[in-house]
Amino acid sequence: MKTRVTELLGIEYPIFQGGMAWVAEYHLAAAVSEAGGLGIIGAANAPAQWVRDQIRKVKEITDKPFGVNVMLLSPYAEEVAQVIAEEGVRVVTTGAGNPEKYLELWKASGAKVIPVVASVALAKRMERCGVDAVIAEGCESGGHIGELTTMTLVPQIADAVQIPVIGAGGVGDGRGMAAMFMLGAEAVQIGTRFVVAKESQVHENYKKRVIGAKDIDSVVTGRSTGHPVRLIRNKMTREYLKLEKEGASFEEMENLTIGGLRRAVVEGDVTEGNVMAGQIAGLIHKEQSCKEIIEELMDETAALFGSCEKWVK
Ligand code: TUI
Repeated sequence: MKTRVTELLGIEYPIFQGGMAWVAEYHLAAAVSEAGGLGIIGAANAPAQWVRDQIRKVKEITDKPFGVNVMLLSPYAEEVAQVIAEEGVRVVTTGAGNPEKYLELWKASGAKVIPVVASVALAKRMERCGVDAVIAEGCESGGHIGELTTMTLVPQIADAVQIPVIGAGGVGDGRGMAAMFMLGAEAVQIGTRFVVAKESQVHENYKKRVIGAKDIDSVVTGRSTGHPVRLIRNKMTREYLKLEKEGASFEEMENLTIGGLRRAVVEGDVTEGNVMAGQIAGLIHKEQSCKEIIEELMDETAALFGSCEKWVK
C-alpha cells in the first residue's frame, strides 16, 4: 500500500506505533519497524541519555526506519531534541505542544518532522513552518488528549493542509484504519493495540487490564487543570475525579498521579497506578506479535477497500 507517507518515510505499511510514555521502548519500536510499520521510541519524561541508549538499541536490531517522539512538556525536551539530531534519527514526532523552536535543528539534521496536532489552527501553523506531515489525534486516544474526536478532527485537518495527515485516536482494527483513509488520512497511528503486543514490555497486569476493558472503561482526568488524560478507570481515577469535583488544589491532584504510569507499566499496580489506554481498548481481545497485528490490519483494510464497490452497485 503506497501513500505519500510510506513514500516520504520509506516504510512498507502506513502504520505508526504511538510514542507511548514508558511503553514505547526499543523492543516494541524495533519489532514494529521490522514488521514494516514505523516503530517509535517514546521519550516522554525520560532523560536524554536514556533516549540515546534506546535509539542505539533499535539500530542494533533493525536497519529499517524508526522514529522518536518528543513529549514537549518534558523537563528534558531540549536535551532530547539535541540527541535526536546528533544520532541522525530519521523521523521525529512531537506531542503535547508546539515544537516550533526545534524545527530548524531537526530539519538541518535531515529528520522528517511530524507533530501531533489536536486542532486545525496548529496544523496550519505547522505546515507554514515546514513540517513534513501532521498526526491528527482525536480524544479517543489514551494519555494526554485534545478536545475534538478523531471523526471530526481528521477531515477538517485534511481539508486545511496540503501535507499528508496521519489519523490517530480510536484505531484498533482494519475498519478503523479504512475509516481514517476515508476521512482523508494517508496513514494511521495506533497505540493501545501495540500496548498488548507480544514484544511490548509492559507488566502482564497492564496488558490484562487493557484486554479485559469494556467500551466504557476509560475516563478523562485533569479536564479542570488543562491537562486532560485518558486512562482506564480504577481506584486512582475515582479518587482523582472526586478531588476534581470538590475543587481540590492542583498539587493535591498531582500527588495522586506522580509516578503512577511507571507504577502501572513497570510494577503492574493497575489499582493505584495510571493505566493509560484509548477508548478502543474494548475492541482489543488478545496479545499478538507486532507482525501479526500489522498483517491483520493490512488484510482487513485491503478487504474493505476491495468490497467498496458493493455500496455503489
Ligand atoms: O502527547 C500525547 N499523549 C500523551 S503525552 C503523555 S505523558 C503526560 N502525562 C501526563 C500529563 C501530560 C503528559 C501521555 N500521553 N499525545 C499527543 C497529543 N498532543 N495529544 C494532544 C496534543 C496536543 C495538544 C495541544 C498537541 C498540541 C497542542 O497544542 C498546544 C499549543 O501549544 O498550541
